[in-house]
Amino acid sequence: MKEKLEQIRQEALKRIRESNSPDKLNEIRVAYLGKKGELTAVLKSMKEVSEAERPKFGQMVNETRAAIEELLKQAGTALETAAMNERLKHEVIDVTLPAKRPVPGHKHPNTIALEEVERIFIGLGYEVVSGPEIEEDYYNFEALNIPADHPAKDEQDTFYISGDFLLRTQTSSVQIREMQKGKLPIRMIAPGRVFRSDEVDATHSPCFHQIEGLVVDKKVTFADLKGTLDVFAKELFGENTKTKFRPHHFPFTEPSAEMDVSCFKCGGSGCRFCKGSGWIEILGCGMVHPRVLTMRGIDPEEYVGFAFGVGLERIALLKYEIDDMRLMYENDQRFLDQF
Ligand code: 2NL
Repeated sequence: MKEKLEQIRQEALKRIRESNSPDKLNEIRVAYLGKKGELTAVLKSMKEVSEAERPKFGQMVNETRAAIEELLKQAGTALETAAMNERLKHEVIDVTLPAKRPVPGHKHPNTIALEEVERIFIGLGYEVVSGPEIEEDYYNFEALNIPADHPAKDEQDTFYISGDFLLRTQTSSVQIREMQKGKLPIRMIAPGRVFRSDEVDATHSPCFHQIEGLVVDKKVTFADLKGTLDVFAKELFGENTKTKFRPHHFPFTEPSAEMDVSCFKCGGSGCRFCKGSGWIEILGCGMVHPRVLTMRGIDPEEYVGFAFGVGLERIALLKYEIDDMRLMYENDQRFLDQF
């Protein structure tokens, strides 16, 4: 029996030495140590051995098993090492190459423009307020005197989440919520992301940024509105900037206007930038509609307000002479590095 075991061990050793892949080693493992393997067969024949010799016999089988296992393990490790050495011959890492320098990030043109606008209005005593991007239909439309049958409420322009909830189409809702708090006077701007179901092109995106402003106080006049926005334009585009107010219509203001600034490229004489007119349209504004105040429990006989809304991207595109809004969202490092 001892010879039989020694013979098995020698045979296994020979086969292990000759094997050249992990698969072969596994075959050998199965052939000797597996359920139907040779060593297992020997173990099964224990019945034929006398009871007195059984423990010694069992020990011998276990020793042989351990020896074969050890051989298999050594051969496996040797194969792995050889494979690794072979790989290292091809995969050379030049540790003397200079390391990659970390590239520090910087502000997006939209952020630069936003901070500039915030700086101007904070300087005028305004507060910067934010609110939810998912908004109730009521705060986005009804409370702004936009009735249910108004064209702006058309599903084509607004992303509805459900009947009563939507992605805000303007940040006016933040100002409505501020008026709701009941603390007067109000002097605030509400910058933030707004959403409209628009196709993407050089001047449109379904998600862009708006800054709305609101003042509610006693004895506020259209002259205050004009003076404030004139200061804003001069701060933003330079002290020689002139402003012009054209009558317009918004449901939430009365009277309403659009403000143009004199072209900061040509100074107003007309160029390619202002399409020859000398003027560039910049924002919408007006005196807060009395109905909007009344709905918030503010007496329009006692308090008056003015409001305005301006597109942040529009300002950034103009200020930095970017001719395509899509560049603002593409995260192309070559574009962003210029600011
Ligand atoms: C535009 C027009 C505007 C307002 C926004 C406003 C907000 C309240 C009450 C009254 Cl809470 N008005 N916002 C007023 C006039 C114009 O934006 O074309 N923006 C790009």
